[in-house]
Amino acid sequence: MEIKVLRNILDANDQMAEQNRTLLAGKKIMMVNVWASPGAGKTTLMLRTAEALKDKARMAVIEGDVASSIDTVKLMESGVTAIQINTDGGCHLDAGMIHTALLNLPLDELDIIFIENVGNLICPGEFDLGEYKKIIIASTPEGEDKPHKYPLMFTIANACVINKMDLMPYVNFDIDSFTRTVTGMNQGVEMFPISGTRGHGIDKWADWVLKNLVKYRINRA
Ligand SMILES: Nc1nc2c(ncn2[C@@H]2O[C@H](COP(=O)(O)OP(=O)(O)O)[C@@H](O)[C@H]2O)c(=O)[nH]1
Ligand SMILES: [Mg+2]
Repeated sequence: MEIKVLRNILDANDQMAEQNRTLLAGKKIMMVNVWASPGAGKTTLMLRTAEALKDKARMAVIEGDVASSIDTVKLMESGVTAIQINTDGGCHLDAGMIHTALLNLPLDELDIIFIENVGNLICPGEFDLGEYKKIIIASTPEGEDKPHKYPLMFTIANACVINKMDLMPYVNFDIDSFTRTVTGMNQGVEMFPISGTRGHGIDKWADWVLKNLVKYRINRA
């Protein structure tokens, strides 16, 4: 019985995700779902990405948090269009929440929407939100074993950002082993070592985003 209930929830989510996908396709807006544990550097990457895409693409961020609007305020103070979703204890965003957020964004003025999902390496991976690409951020202090412990999201992400590369001299993080593990479980994944605070590696990451925006739009022309 419980399994049936869960299936119903996931089916309803998938239907809403398809509605989001259709809505965004009509507007030619690429949506990217950003996953990571708390503190890995999601908001920092959003701020850096907005700087790098300035004058190239118009972006907004849907911010998902259990509580507070801290990240949305941070983004808006930097001039980034952002909208907050509080899950009130929920460990992930669902497609219905994203739908409501989309209806409250200026869609005719946007090219890319990033979703900063709730900081969590487990539940967000189960919920399609209607995104075109999924990315996961791992940061060097978390250790290189996380893909072994939380394989789903590392297996299905389109890109993996390795953040806090500036901390490599101080933490035990074997980047070769981490990269081997992730590319072993997910052959199509692209890897981006960066330092969000210092800005290293952001140019290559931003190129990937823009390249995918072009591909997304060609496929919908
Ligand atoms: N040393 C270092 N700290 C970083 C880097 N990126 C983010 N941080 C710091 O890590 C903390 C969490 O970052 P934040 O972007 O809020 O992470 P989020 O919780 O995933 O959104 C903040 O204190 C950031 O300044 C980085 O590349 N290097
Ligand atoms: Mg954040």
